[in-house]
Amino acid sequence: MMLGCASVPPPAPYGPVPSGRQLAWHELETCAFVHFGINTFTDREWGDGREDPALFNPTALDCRQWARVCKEAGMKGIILTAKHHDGFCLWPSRYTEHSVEKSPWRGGKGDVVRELAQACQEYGLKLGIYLSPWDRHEPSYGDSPRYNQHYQNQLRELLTSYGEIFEVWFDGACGEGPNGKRQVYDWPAFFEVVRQCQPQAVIFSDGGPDVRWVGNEKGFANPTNWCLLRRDEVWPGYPRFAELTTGHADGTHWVPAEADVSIRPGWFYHPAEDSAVKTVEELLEIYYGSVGRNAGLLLNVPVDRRGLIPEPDAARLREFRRALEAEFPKNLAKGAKPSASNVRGASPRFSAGRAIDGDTRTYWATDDSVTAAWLEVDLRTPQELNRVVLQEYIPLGQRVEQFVVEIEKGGMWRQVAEGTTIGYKRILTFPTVVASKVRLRIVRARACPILANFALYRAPDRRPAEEK
Ligand code: FUL
Repeated sequence: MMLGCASVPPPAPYGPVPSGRQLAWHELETCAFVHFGINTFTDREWGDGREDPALFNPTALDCRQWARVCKEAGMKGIILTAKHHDGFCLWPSRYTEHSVEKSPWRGGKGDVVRELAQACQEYGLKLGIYLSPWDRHEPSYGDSPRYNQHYQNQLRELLTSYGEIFEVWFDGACGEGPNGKRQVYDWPAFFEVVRQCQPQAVIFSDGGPDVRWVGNEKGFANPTNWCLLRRDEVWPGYPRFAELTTGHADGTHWVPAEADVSIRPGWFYHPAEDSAVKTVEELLEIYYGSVGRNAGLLLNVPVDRRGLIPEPDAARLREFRRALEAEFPKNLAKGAKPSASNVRGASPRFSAGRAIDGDTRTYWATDDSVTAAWLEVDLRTPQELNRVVLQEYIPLGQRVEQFVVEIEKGGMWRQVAEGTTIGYKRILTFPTVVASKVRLRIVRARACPILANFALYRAPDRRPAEEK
């Protein structure tokens, strides 16, 4: 009997796998966070809720400028602080008077969320919402059932008035209410509102359910970073941050990490920080520490008192984009001659070439019994290189636990980089080497490895070391 390639079945999923909404989120890689609100006008990071809404008066607010700057920087979405801990709402919420409606801006007729939603649509960006559960203005805060209802009302209002929302960002911060009682949030009810109103949106919090906090606000994941979490043990406010930086190797659910970090020292705009915008080198380091380590990057860019992304930040974002493009100029593995120690069922559908075809929906996979294997590319002529980009085919789970990257020199293989997990994306940086053959040797995987991308680049020689 002739065996056609269709008769070699793809690998079965291994362990927890991502949902459709999580898969779509992974592909965004880099999004912007925008902190803007009453704090912008009081020069504070946390307001106490007693601020006069009349203070909110941006002189030249233009959400199209935010969208343009973010788009040009390669961001795929923007998450806005619709309400921060001070309780001031950037949209005219029907559940409070503490909002733009009571401000002089646009004669009290303005709506920042609406303007941003329109700008995002115009620029092809996704819109996300940050609605702080901690509310230092709302009188019902601390009276748990009453405030939980209020919060759900506001959440539903936001999620049904502004079109599609891609991510809802839940901050775990929780303080005492005016009655001296600590508010007990009804997280399951909050999450249910999101599922009902925006089923395709991912829910972010310290412990997911869809996307977890990376455990620090510096913008880096651990080099070993599982998209897995013992989710039922982690709640918003979870104190063991280090675990979130690596995930749980024995996690029960797929909950990838998102690294939030600000381009300035603070989250909100402060004139005194105009000269403290992160350098391109720092931003590149953050990129390698987040996207390069299997996490999403959420880069905060504060909006100033005019209602604009300040010029120094906009210029820095443009430089960052240019620098990133220079880091990954031409994929040297594309068009190379691929081979592998094992190909699943000897089928062309799972051959080594599938990892270098530029299509992350196709992959190289081995037989089920094989969990250590190599993939080699012959570049035909000696090439300079210093970056390797690896991607597992995550719809079938995260599998690789240890790997090395080697080059051939005079018939001998020499290691140039090594790592543990790969996941959606892992980028390795190493000093420039010259090689005509490069191979990825998977030393250990939990099940047959499945690789969607193996790419090689030659970046300019000016990068700081990746591993800190
Ligand atoms: C924290 C907040 O307390 C900060 O003000 C900021 O919004 C940050 C992103 O999350 O929990």
